[in-house]
Amino acid sequence: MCPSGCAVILTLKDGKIEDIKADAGNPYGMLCVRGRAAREIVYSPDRLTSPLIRCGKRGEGCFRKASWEEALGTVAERMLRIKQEYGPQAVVYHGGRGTFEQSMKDLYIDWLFPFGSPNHASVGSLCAFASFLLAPVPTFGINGRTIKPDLENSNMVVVWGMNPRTSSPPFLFPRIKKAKKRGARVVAVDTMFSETAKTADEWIPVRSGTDGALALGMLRTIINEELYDEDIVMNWTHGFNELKDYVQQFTPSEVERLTLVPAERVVSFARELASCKSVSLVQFTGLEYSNSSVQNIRAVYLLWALTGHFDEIGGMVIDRQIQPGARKYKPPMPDIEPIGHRDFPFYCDYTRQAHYTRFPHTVLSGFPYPVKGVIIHGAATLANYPDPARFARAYSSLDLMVVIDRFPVSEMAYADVVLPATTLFEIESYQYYGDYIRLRQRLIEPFGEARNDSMILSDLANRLGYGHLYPKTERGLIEQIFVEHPHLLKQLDCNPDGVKLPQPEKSYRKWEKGLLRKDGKPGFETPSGKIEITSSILAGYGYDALPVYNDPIEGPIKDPELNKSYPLVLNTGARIINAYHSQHLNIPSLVRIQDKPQVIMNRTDADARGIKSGDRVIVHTKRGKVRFWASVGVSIPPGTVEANKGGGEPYQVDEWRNSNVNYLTDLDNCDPISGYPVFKALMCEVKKA
Ligand SMILES: Nc1nc2c(c(=O)[nH]1)N[C@H]1C(S)=C(S)[C@@H](COP(=O)(O)OP(=O)(O)OC[C@H]3O[C@@H](n4cnc5c(=O)[nH]c(N)nc54)[C@H](O)[C@@H]3O)O[C@H]1N2
Ligand SMILES: Nc1nc2c(c(=O)[nH]1)N[C@H]1C(S)=C(S)[C@@H](COP(=O)(O)OP(=O)(O)OC[C@H]3O[C@@H](n4cnc5c(=O)[nH]c(N)nc54)[C@H](O)[C@@H]3O)O[C@H]1N2
Ligand SMILES: [Mo]
Repeated sequence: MCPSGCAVILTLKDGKIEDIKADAGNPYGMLCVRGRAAREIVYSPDRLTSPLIRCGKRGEGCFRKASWEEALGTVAERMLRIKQEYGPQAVVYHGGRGTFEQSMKDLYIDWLFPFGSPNHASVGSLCAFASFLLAPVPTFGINGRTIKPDLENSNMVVVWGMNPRTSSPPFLFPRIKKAKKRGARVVAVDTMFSETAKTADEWIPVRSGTDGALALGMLRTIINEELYDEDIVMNWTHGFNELKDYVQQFTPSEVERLTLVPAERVVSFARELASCKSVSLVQFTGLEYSNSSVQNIRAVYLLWALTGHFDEIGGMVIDRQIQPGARKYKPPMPDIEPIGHRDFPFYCDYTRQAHYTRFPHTVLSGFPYPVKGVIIHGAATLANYPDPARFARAYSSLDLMVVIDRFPVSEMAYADVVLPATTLFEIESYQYYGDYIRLRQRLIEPFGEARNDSMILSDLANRLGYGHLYPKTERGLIEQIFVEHPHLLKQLDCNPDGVKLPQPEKSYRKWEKGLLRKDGKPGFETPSGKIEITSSILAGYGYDALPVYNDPIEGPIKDPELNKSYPLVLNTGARIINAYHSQHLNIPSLVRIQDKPQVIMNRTDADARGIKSGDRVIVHTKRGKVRFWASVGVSIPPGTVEANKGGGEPYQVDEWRNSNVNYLTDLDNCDPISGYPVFKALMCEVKKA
């Protein structure tokens, strides 16, 4: 076990897992499963055991077993045929949460580029890039993954749109709990009385999708009362005067009207934030799914920066953690417009990815070019993207569809070739745990004929003519990753528990010391060299330079007419502890924890509709209706409901299989910068089934 306490202790019996302590070795790839649950996943009777090739018509679901040789040969041959006939851009790759194994992220993140296609896409099309790239890069010139809460030194912790109590990996919550025990005040800003909010000192309920208004209203108080950090504002920001003018419209009463947070609390929260010596921010997907999500996140970040809590002790700190193993060769993105670039050019340029929400539009219209093939790798796109019917139509019209998964996902219905993947217990690789790194050994033999994902892509690259870029074996992969660190690799080989990596000395206010810019000068790596309140990068793409707030388009204020028929605000997808999106809803010991998809409602709304906890209900939006089971109480304010995501996959238990929340959501109602669908601020009605 590595000293960070995150490695795996397995008890094996006859080569099979008896018991597992701690997580599955890759905290980012799957739920941190333990014991029986892990065993049930690995040995699930639902697992794909051999490559399959479709024998009937597309959509009939008829497959025959095939050898790896035949299956990969077929995929390569068809990809090359499409390339010849339509160009390489006609083939698309999409990686989901099943491709987050460390080596997949480090080595195969642009695996389709050498083929000639720019259309490498991922669940980044609806997750995380908004918080970690699209908001922080134009503002601070820093990748947000390196901006971390200095919880151990905070006097106050604000958890804003995140629920670390239930989201896996479970690393943040214990740190928040410790901070609280030490005396830090914990405040949760959330639409729901979440599990995290329940453990906090205060819950500030906010109307879905309105966090930008709250942040701007708080900035108004801070600016008008001159509570900001003068040095930062005067010397290190760009666009302060424009912000000062813009926020004047966000008066406390206006913010109360928009957010439902009482006017006095908006003002007092702003004053607390400004006067408290050190405040850290724990923020994530609760802010990502509204009609101005990137700008809302920017507004929240600016709140921290202007009050002097950015890269200051106990605030949001820039953590320059060193992770050796970055690869030497990064294939260039082919010079062809990727899918979605017309609608979301900033997203595509900065992530070096296609935008998968525009996949169906492109396939079905043939514009700007025909798309004929897709590889779905570790993703359940039909459960996780809005408008599954439109995706299904697009999938039905392709010449080639490949699925690489451990389980028979619904995409299989349209697939030509299905390839079975291993779990992380069945492969060799490496993993970072904070500032530790460890080689992971194979713990059990691959299930059936399942293969390591990395090796599947390497083999395919070989057949497509660029195999020289990728390792041929698992050990070869490790050697390629650490090619510039032979000494570290030796240490790793001798220390199965892992090796502590040297890290730069902890320091604050790094912009003053020239630590944030490539040229070593003081300041930020932005066009102005300062924190860009008005972003020239965003303006260059035609977006608002200021963090302009937009109220939810499908909301009671913007669409009062629709609100008459759909009077409840619909949030979807708050994480539950026993599932990872669509995963594990077939695993007995995990399903037992919550066996049915729920819609969480306030008692007042439920009573008005004659609904009791446990009742079967139908959630209606103007796009569709889906069945759930009601969970009635006070953990959500009146007027708002929260519907579980994850259902809709054929191998799940019945209750979940028939409840795909994304029939209710909207592929075209999205944030204009990130293109992220508005998953968390729509309108619905709930009726007893
Ligand atoms: N309505 C609504 N929709 C949402 C969200 C929401 O909040 N509300 N959240 C969005 C977010 S944040 C995300 S990230 C997406 C997630 O979307 P997906 O990435 O599609 O999520 P999963 O359902 O976890 O699908 C992962 C698939 O990978 C497979 N898999 C797991 N491990 C491996 C592996 O090692 N190898 C291979 N080959 N396959 C593997 C699993 O069996 C599963 O089929 O959903 C989004 N969808
Ligand atoms: N067990 C488990 N763990 C997971 C996952 C999983 O499926 N299951 N998925 C993984 C993935 S891909 C991701 S991206 C992360 C996500 O990790 P988190 O961001 O922590 O996701 P949630 O737990 O849904 O927490 C989001 C919180 O935001 C709140 N919220 C919703 N709308 C709004 C809003 O408009 N404003 C504010 N202020 N709050 C709002 C929700 O009520 C919820 O409490 O979790 C990861 N971990
Ligand atoms: Mo995500």
